[in-house]
Amino acid sequence: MNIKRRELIKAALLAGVAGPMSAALAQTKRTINKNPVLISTWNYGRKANAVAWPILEKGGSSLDAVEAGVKLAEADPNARTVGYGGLPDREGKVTLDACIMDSRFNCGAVLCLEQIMHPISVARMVMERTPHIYLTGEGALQFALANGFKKTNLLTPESEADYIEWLKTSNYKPEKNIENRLGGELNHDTIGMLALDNTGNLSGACTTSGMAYKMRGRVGDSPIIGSGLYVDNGAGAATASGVGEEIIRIAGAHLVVGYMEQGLSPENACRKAVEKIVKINPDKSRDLQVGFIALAPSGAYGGYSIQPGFTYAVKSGTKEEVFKAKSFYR
Ligand code: SD4
Repeated sequence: MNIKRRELIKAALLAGVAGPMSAALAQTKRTINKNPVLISTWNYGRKANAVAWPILEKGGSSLDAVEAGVKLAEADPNARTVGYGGLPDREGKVTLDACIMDSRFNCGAVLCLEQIMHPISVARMVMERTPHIYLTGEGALQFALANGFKKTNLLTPESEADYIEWLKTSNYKPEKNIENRLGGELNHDTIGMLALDNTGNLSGACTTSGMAYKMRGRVGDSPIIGSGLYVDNGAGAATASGVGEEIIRIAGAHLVVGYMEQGLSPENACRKAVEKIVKINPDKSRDLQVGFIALAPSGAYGGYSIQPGFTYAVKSGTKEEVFKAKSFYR
């Protein structure tokens, strides 16, 4: 934290306005970054960034960019842990979790939503058209239908076939993924996307069908503000992928943003959050994957995961690259 910022915080505290302080700081003191940046989880993020980038390039908002970007994954039947084509719960139902957050602490989310192709857009409507933040299950569906969304069968023949195969053993262990590639993306292509636009505003979106063959009604970290996603325009933005229960336990995304607020780089902030998960349960952590990515108001970015194999895609005016995140275990 630089001196000016520290002084401002002190002044704000003395004035008794600690609550909206970050937003005020973001508007008054932060240097405006005119160079948009996108960062998204997993290799898939590259395609999603390609959809979101033209919006930022034309001067569009980070909020529009992240919504458009993650919608690509939601509609793609080959992204097996997001939206259409996502693997179902143990009763064969595809249930979706998504949330979105803008630069002014506005946020919205849907939990356990069924039969709707674009939960992220429903989450945005919850944010923009209701006084609430979370809508769940039946209520979320009712809200979506009332706002013009159509019911779609999200269980593709491929996902149904995998489910029928799974039923033969009904083996469930959320720590492992379906192909035993611990760090890899087969059970992990939840998409989290963070964007910085040319007015210096950060936004984020996160969407998933959750862990394959989860218990009916289970909700992971992805739609939980502060766990799967958090945005504080004055400090940074972060999103997560991996075993949601472990991310929720430490309020992962909020923790990462908090570390950035204390002055850590995005990568170091992600690393510290990962280390906390490992410290809480070192034995269990050997067998599970969690990855964080983060974006600072300056446009700096980074990621870190428990296991090797976590990747993230970055797009800016000068860069288009998929990075292998550094990891706690080698
Ligand atoms: C969940 N975090 O539901 C999600 C799953 C995930 O990559 O990220 N997979 O726990």
